[in-house]
Parts: sequence; structure tokens; C-alpha cells
Amino acid sequence: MVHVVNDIQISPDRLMRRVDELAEIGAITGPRGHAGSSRLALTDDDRLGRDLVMTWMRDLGLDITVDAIGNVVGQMPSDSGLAPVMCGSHIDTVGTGGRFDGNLGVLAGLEVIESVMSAGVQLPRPLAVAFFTDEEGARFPPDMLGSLVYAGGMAVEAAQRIVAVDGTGATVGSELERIGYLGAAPCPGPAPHAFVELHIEQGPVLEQMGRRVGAVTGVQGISWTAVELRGVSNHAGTTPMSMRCDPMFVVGHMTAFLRSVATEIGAPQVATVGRVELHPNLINVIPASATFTIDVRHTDDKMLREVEQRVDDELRRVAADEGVSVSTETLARFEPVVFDERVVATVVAAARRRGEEPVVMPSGAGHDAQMLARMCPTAMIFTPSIGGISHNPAEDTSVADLALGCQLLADVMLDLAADRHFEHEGIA
Ligand code: HGY
Ligand code: MN
Ligand code: MN
Repeated sequence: MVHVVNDIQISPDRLMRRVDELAEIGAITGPRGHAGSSRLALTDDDRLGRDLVMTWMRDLGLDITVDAIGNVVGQMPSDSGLAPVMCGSHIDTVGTGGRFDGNLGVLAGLEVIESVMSAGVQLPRPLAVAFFTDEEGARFPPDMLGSLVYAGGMAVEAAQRIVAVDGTGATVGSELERIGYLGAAPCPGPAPHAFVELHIEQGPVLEQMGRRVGAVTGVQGISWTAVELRGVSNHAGTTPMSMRCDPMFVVGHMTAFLRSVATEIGAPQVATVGRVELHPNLINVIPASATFTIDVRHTDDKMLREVEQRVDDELRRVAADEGVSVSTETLARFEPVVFDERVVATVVAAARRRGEEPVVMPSGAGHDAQMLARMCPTAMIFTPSIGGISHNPAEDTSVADLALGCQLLADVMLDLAADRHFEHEGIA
């Protein structure tokens, strides 16, 4: 069946105006002068970002629901009673965020819906766009928290009890209430007919391969652990090396160990120590305690479990040698997710209709789509990241690639609304 390329034309200018306006909220300037955003989940800046996107949803006349974990869904008015084709992502950022991570998928969804509504196109079922709470998990772990609860992967009461890692004692529930986003809609949310997320790749693959589109097959497994080490604080000048119980030594050893394990295993294995806190954190005091985080990921869960075990064994061995006590807490653990091949094939076909040969690839980063995949046929569209940079104000993608990604989101959503994904056996 020859598909007529859908005649919905998105407006790149309108998309970029919204990207720029949202980026101004929590605006930061990176060390090399790049403009980024810092809107940690459920902070005042996150609230301002939410308010702005909700205003755009209201201006479009969308039916808006806010649920008990603060997820917001804007749906085209429809008396069909049919589940929507949903797109979306997140608008919370890491503390040194860029302008596109998450934001692109939400604002492109708004752009697609506005384009469809202004073209007066009648669809078999409505379209919807969502932003999910706390995708980054940087302030309230785990990541993808809002979409996890939306998909029924965590009870909303348990999620509301999660305490911020910043030592303020704030909880998800107290912050939702404080910023006015403790919504009435129940969790889990209603299953969409299908879900597709447009997102920047946040890595180097598309740029290195000279391609403009990624058809994402799934998301690798993610394991986050917080480690607390307690040693003996002492004088840096008088304590012989043989008498030290130094938690920072264990942190340093484990950081090097993680790098050696990831190097030995090779791609796609990755390992990161992203947060280290020392007490008392003074130049001439052997630390009393150290807390640090371990982020390890792999597309194969068996391999990921092996790495988790090796890391835990080495941590306990080197801590015992150093006379340092260890306690660990799992902050996030998500198995690898494989997206619906028919939706991936729909992304591939849409890209080819636009003259682009996509890279069929897994995602190294976590995304809300990996949670929605528990509820409905789901896939993602990647657009290139310049220099592979993300979680950094220098995060950038060309306007032409952003516009192509948004146009493909429109194409795929219209295909999904007409159930054309069911014509695909798999990824051709
Ligand atoms: O951690 C991640 O992969 C995502 O950015 N939350
Ligand atoms: Mn993201
Ligand atoms: Mn991110």
C-alpha cells in the first residue's frame, strides 16, 4: 500500500519559539558560554515551566489532566471515546541541563497537535501530548519516576514518600503540593493506543554515522546505587598511612575499578560515579564519611547483573581491607526494554518517505518511553546531538534536524492513529 506522505506540515519557527521561551525558565550559562536550563524536578523553576506548557495546552483547547504524581496530559477534544495516540517526554532537567533534553519531545508534540488542528484534519482517534514528572531522577531518584507511576510500576503513595537527595527533607508529595501539581487524576493512568517519544540522541552515534534520524529499538538496563562509607576521621599530617581508615580511598579505588570493568567489557557497558560527598570535606582532615553514587548500564540484563555483583564484591573487599564500613541503597533498577517492532518499523518507514535512512539503534539514556512500553505499542525517534553532548548547557541540535524530527513525529503519530503500524511485520 503506497502511503501518501501525510500533508501535515509542522512549523519549525513556532517550535523553536517555544523551545527558546521554555529554555528561558531556569536559564543558565555553561562554562563556555552556552545557554542551558536548570529546572530540577518540583522546584519553583519546574513549576514555572509546567505553568508555561499548560498555558500552551490550554490555548490549543486541549483537555488537560494532572495526576497524583504530577504528570500532565493534554488531549485533543474528541467524542470518539477512543484511547489517544500519545507522545511526550519531560520538562524537568538535570542541574546543568541543555535546552532540548525532554523539552523537544513535549514541544514537538504540541507543535504536531497544533498543526493537525489548524489543518482541520479529522483523525480516527485523538492525539495527546504528555510531560511526565521527575524524568531525570537527579533530585528524587529513581529516574523516569512519573512515567513509572503512570504505567503502574510503582504505587503513587510510595512515590510521594520519596525524599530529596539534597538533604532538605522535602518529599515528592510535599513538593507536588507546594507547587500546586498534586493532581486529582488517579495513577496508574489510562493506557494510550500507542506512544512515541521524540528525543535528542544525547550521544555521538548519529553524528558519527552522518545520519539525521534514529529509529530507537529500546532502552538499555539501568542500575543506580548510593553507597555510604564510614571511616575514621583523623589528622592529615600526623596519621601514618598504615593506620588510616579512609573512605575517600575506597571511593577512588571504586571509581578506577568501574572504569576498568567497563573498558574490559566494552560497549555498550558504561559505568559512572556522578556524585561524591565527603564529610567534613576539608583539606587537612581524613574524611569521616563518604557517600557516592554508581550508575552502571548495559543492554543485556545478565551482563548488567554480573557487573553489579563484581562491583559489590570489590566494594566490600576494599572497604574491609581499609577498615571502612559500607552500606548501599538501590536508587533505581530497570531492566532493558525492547520497543514494539511494528512501531519501530513505522518510524523507519516514515523516515524513508522523507528521504532519510535512519539508524536502527538502542538508547543509552533512560526515557519515559521505556515505561509507556509497559502499557502500549511504543517506540522513539532520535535526532542528532552535536558532538554527542548532553546533560550539559552545550547540548545542541541543528534547527533543520529538530524540524525533521518534529515532522517525523507528526508522520508517525498519524500512522499510529490510522493503525498503519499493524501493516508492519517488523523492521524491514
Ligand atoms: O539517566 C538517564 O538516562 C535519563 O537522563 N534520566
Ligand atoms: Mn531526557
Ligand atoms: Mn536527561
